[in-house]
Amino acid sequence: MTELSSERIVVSQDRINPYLMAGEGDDDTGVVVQTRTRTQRPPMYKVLLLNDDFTPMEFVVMVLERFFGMNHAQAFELMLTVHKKGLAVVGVFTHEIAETKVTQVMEAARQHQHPLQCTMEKE
Ligand code: TYC
Repeated sequence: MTELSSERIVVSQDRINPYLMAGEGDDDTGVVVQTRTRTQRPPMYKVLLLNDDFTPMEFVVMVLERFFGMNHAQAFELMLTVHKKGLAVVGVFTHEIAETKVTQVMEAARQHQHPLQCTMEKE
């Protein structure tokens, strides 16, 4: 992920040598610096499944099993939630993965001539 912030941390400085006269320093002029890189979390996207009156329930269950890794009981429950509420979040992913899921669902629906709709939105 993009490294958007970093900071310099002084880890150690040369110790002053008490046996040296004024103006006499060691030749080692450096300061040890360490860079800490803070890795940002990527923006996340909700994948939404929308209800319609025509797509068979079994097809929606199959989609949730195949593309979202759900077992049959989980898929059936979430399908019923979409059926009753009109839509539901079926997963949260990075942009590229969310886009792939939406494409897979829409392509499966198209192949079977079902009007099932799947979309994504930023979390
Ligand atoms: N409402 C559909 C039916 O009664 C089932 C369905 C559920 C369709 C979820 C789409 O995303 C959906 N056959």
